Amino acid sequence: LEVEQTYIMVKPDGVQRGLVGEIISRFEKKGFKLTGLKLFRCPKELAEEHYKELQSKPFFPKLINYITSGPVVCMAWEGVGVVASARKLIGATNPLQAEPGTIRGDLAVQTGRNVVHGSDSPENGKREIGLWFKEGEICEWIPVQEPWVIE
Ligand code: YYY
Ligand code: MG
Repeated sequence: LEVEQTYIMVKPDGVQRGLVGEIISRFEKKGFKLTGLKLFRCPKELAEEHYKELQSKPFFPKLINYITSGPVVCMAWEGVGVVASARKLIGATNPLQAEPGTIRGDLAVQTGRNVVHGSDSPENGKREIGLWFKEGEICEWIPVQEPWVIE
């Protein structure tokens, strides 16, 4: 497995419901490295670019309204196998089908209010981090715990 980057975002419902700390904590405790973090009110154009693969879906306008309805928390996370692992920690798109123990399984009930986003491939991880962060906003650092997480 390779070191990858993934874009994780607490959606407006997660921010409004006070779940930011809880959600960040899940990825921190797992042992991944946070390399970017900001609270951000996203313009419509950026939401549309982020979700451009879903442009033709009937729920697309509703999705764009939701994502732009309030501030989001943008995060970049780095780690071995982080893309697929973060998707597992997040759980299924429909929170009623998400396993207990996952973020959506524990904290949400509807697809249209599923509290968090995670990139679906390493390529999209890079693409999305490039969309949501400026160059100077990504921080390279070595966590002191690293040798205790990766042998
Ligand atoms: O990656 P993930 O967020 O789990 O699902 P996607 O299929 O990429 O859809 C993105 C986003 O769109 C989803 O988190 C909620 C919304 N959505 C929806 O509102 N209704 C659907 N039937 C499918 C997705
Ligand atoms: Mg997706």
